[in-house]
Amino acid sequence: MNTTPNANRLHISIFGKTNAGKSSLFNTIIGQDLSIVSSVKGTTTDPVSKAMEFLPFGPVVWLDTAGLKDTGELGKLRMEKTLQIVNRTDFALYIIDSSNPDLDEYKKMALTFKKHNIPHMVVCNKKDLINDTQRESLIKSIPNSVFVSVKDSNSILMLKDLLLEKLQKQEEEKPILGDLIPYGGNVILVVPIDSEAPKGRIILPQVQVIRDCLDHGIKTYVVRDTELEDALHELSKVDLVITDSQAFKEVSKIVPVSIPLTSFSILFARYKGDLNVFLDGISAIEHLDEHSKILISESCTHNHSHEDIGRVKIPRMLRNHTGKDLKFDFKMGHDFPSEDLSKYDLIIHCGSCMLTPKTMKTRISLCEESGTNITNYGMVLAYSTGILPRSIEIFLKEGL
Ligand SMILES: Nc1nc2c(ncn2[C@@H]2O[C@H](COP(=O)(O)OP(=O)(O)OP(=O)(O)O)[C@@H](O)[C@H]2O)c(=O)[nH]1
Ligand code: SF4
Ligand SMILES: [Mg+2]
Repeated sequence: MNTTPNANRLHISIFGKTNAGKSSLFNTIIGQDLSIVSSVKGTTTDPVSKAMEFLPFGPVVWLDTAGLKDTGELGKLRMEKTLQIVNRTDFALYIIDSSNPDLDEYKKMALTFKKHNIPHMVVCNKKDLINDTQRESLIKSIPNSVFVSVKDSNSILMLKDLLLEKLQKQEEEKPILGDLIPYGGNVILVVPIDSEAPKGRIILPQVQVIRDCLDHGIKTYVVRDTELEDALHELSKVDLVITDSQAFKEVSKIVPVSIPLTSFSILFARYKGDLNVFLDGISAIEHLDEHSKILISESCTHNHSHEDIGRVKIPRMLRNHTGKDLKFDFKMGHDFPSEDLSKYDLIIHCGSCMLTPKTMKTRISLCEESGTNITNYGMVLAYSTGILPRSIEIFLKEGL
């Protein structure tokens, strides 16, 4: 159960005013009396955490925090510690004492959640202490809140079910960069404007990265390769540089090794696929021989430049790299074979820009079930041009 490092676990934090019943809920959910509960305001002084399997979702860390709107010097310190937990939170539960609600305090915290793009759920605790009128008034103010009492185990089960539903949904809507770069971080996007660049616009993956950064309060600076050096001098701190793969080698010479660098295709291999699985697929290249069967799977039939990469460039590169006469099958269009995958030693999938992350995840699961290695175009191209090690460094460091 405890084999998943905490960095890879989803962090669910419990916030709310002092005495709202945060620690009582925390203990009830984890099934242990880990946090001290008392009617004295400010009982929890430091965050308390517990790693566990939240089934069927998976590994999570629960965090109980010191109460908000705490008074006095010590209270202020406790609140500061609580606000630091926001940076480590993937999902928040905001607890309100139904018998003594403070909506202004909730609104303040809701703004903080919004700023940090943290999804949250409002839990009105101590429902055993209120009457129907009080309940209706709370529903009017916070329509999506959930009413519970630690004295009513059914209400806690219902809360867990709702939370699981939300987490599954959130997992399907994983960010591109938002979980990698902190709020307020600086990212430079390198977009060379050459003859291959589309006229008057930038391509969809670049637009998606900019939008993801805006969603997460990450500052983006979009430059051509020719202005990159200036941009690096002008910015005092850069958290990541993302470049078009074609320019990677040139860009790599400009970006100091202390600054992480990756490419759009590697970023999307992680977002749309599974970087670890794709890396295993890359390792499989070294074991290919004349009898190996490789499937090139492309989702669209119309894209001629990709067709050239899949039908010509990648087979040629792999034959040259291994020195073997490798056999390739090609599947273009949406017909990813759902059975008989085990006859392949390696599947190389296109960048799947037109597929949802969920469709791609299903394809990866099918491969895993049949024990077939899978990777994608961007990974193979990065591997064969020698840029893979530097472009995946940031993901290995973050354990993502
Ligand atoms: N009646 C009732 N009392 C509750 C419920 N949940 C918690 N309490 C009581 O409320 C008081 C405060 O509970 P805690 O869990 O310590 O509250 P907290 O939010 O962690 O408080 P701080 O750590 O001080 O911020 C305790 O006396 C609990 O027994 C509930 O659902 N119903
Ligand atoms: S899904 Fe995207 S990467 Fe795949 S073939 Fe279509 S256009 Fe190319
Ligand atoms: Mg507490």
